[in-house]
Amino acid sequence: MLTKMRDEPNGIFPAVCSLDCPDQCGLLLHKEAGKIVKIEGDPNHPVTQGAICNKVRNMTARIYDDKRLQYPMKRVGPKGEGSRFERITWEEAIETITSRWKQLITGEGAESILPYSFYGNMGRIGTEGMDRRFFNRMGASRLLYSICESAGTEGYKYTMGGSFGTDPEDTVHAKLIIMWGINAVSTNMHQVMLAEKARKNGAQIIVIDAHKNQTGRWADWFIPILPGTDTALALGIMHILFDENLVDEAFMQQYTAGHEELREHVRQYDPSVVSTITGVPARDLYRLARLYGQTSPSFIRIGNGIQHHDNGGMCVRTIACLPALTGQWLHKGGGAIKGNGSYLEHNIPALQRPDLREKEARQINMNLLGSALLELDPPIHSLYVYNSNPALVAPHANKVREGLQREDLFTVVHDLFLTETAKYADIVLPATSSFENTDFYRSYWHQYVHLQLPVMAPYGESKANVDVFRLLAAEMGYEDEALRDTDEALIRQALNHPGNPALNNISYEILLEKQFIKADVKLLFPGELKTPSGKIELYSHEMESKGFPPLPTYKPLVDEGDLPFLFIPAPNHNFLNSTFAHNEKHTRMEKTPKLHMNEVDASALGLVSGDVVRVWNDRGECELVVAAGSDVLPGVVVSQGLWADLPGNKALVNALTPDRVADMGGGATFFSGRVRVEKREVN
Ligand SMILES: Nc1nc2c(c(=O)[nH]1)N[C@H]1C(S)=C(S)[C@@H](COP(=O)(O)OP(=O)(O)OC[C@H]3O[C@@H](n4cnc5c(=O)[nH]c(N)nc54)[C@H](O)[C@@H]3O)O[C@H]1N2
Ligand SMILES: Nc1nc2c(c(=O)[nH]1)N[C@H]1C(S)=C(S)[C@@H](COP(=O)(O)OP(=O)(O)OC[C@H]3O[C@@H](n4cnc5c(=O)[nH]c(N)nc54)[C@H](O)[C@@H]3O)O[C@H]1N2
Ligand code: SF4
Ligand SMILES: [Mo]
Repeated sequence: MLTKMRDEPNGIFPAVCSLDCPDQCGLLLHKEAGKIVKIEGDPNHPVTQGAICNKVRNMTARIYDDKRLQYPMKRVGPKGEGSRFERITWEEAIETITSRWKQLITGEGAESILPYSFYGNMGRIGTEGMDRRFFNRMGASRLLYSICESAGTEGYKYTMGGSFGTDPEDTVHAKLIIMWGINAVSTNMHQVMLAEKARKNGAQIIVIDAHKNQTGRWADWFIPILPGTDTALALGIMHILFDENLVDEAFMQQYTAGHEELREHVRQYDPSVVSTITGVPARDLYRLARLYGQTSPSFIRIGNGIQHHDNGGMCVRTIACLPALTGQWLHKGGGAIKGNGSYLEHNIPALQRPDLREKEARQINMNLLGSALLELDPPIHSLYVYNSNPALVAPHANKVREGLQREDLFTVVHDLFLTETAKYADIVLPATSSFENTDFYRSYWHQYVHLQLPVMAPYGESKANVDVFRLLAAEMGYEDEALRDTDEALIRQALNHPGNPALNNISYEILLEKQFIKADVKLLFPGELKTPSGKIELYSHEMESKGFPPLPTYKPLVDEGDLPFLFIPAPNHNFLNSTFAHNEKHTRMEKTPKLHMNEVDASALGLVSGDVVRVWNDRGECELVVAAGSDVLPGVVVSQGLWADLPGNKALVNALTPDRVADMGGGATFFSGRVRVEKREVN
């Protein structure tokens, strides 16, 4: 039986997964003698239906890990490698931070302070609530949250007006499913479960990826592609759709802008040209385009992999045009999902209170953290990191670490573990896990909003993000009411959003009663989109005015010179970004950090599977274990996972990744770097 009294020591308690994963599963936490002993999926959740991933099934190993931080600490040794910390009280920690900040604000100005965060916990009041209010009130430098999906989100928006796509629950009706640049078996497992249901009803599943990983192996048809060339592939499909009259003229007439211009424009993307660019044989391109043009409903799941490239924004914008050509948006289960976050958008100004900021402050792209710390003028003198581990996850990691190493940089890290970033901190603060907090969650894939209430007491002396910001605000002498609001008040303010009728059926009370509820989302079509024309913009004047080609256009990746391999350091199955990379149970499940390469390339270098290789370029190096085979095309190498700096592990893949910024959204280009590979010398 489900108990609602969270402070009871025994029982089964509802929860939601707080990780940065589209699935946002409903969970049940089993408690015995005050301790969570088991985590399982909530069978009553309509989308996730009781199934959860192995990493969260083993989450208790992380929550009760011996290495979890229990109290505030100050650094006593050197920064970074070899750092040492000493326990202090919360009073001392808050006093040390705020006195330093007061000094900085008087001397250098508030812009010398930079908050750095991401979505280690997707709870909205803790991740983009009280924190934003606090730094707005302070007038600190602002962060551009660009490390994950911003290029693709901007690209998709030019076509569709926002993150609006198919309701995933409808995708069981699709007859053709294309997983495009997404490793869904690991990163969106419930989309795979829904696709399995569709498959039982006759759907075909195609995976287009640079790596035949677990998702490619699951496909009915795997199409390998040269990285960074998907825009050309999509344009080639369009060429054939128009050429062979496989388009839905009536739909295009009514719901799109610029289809005549597009028809003309894609004539140049002849299948033979596209085949040379993408490495996809022309006959496969024809087969793919015809299948797409003749099957309805068809659904495309657009992943993040294609947009972690120099040309990633345009790539997503282009693929997002495809369902419009064949009118798929009118068929239940047809269309596409890049992200669905806009449907459930809460009242962001009410939660973040930009009005507390007295004057505009500079904005710093989080993908350029290294150069921001090393080169910005006026300099950043203090960094406050929470919900993120930039020393491991940010591109050009050696530059980031060089910046963090600065003696004059006052760094505070709030986390559950002594992460790679925390080792550079002056003050480390212990964070509660999401099961210890109150927050609300909204998925960026399905259409449910969840409430989490604390199920366990704070671990040791750890505190939630919101509580730390309330303490910091009080000690800074900020008297604004907004910085004292309770968790419940924050949630109520966020959910009260007359601008988004989809949330009309959702309130704090209803969430308290039901734990999760589906938003009242209206169908996209027939309807007006939030693009300037109200239609799907195949031609975009807005893009033109910003200097982009107004029609989908292929542009190759930035030329990094004659290094032999394009390097794709992707996520892995058992970690979530760097979360779990410090937990023994999860690293054991993941075994070793590998480098997948084509057997032809391997033998040319005299390598066999199991060899340790040095992978390097002028940004840095790392060591990985070769897995040679036919899972990747020649000229491409792929690793999986952001592995921690643990003894004997030199797999810091981000030492090699470029900190160039993608074409849109200030996005990251993790997958557009080139490297050399050589057998490690045995000393
Ligand atoms: N298990 C697990 N789940 C996760 C995460 C995790 O770390 N582990 N991370 C979470 C987060 S924050 C995110 S953003 C998502 C990311 O999850 P996904 O959306 O799946 O994106 P990635 O895993 O980054 O990349 C997906 C695929 O793109 C491929 N790829 C790379 N370049 C190209 C290309 O140019 N063309 C094509 N067609 N394919 C290419 C890669 O080989 C990879 O298989 O997953 C979330 N879920
Ligand atoms: N090479 C390469 N690099 C990548 C990627 C890639 O595919 N390849 N993916 C990129 C992407 S898509 C993303 S989204 C980023 C993600 O990068 P990050 O957002 O940094 O994600 P994590 O590495 O999981 O780190 C989250 C941290 O937040 C902490 N945390 C969790 N809950 C809380 C809390 O409530 N309070 C506080 N204060 N801390 C908490 C966790 O313990 C963890 O240390 O990584 C990027 N980096
Ligand atoms: S990480 Fe994703 S799949 Fe795993 S429990 Fe959380 S939401 Fe579900
Ligand atoms: Mo991400």
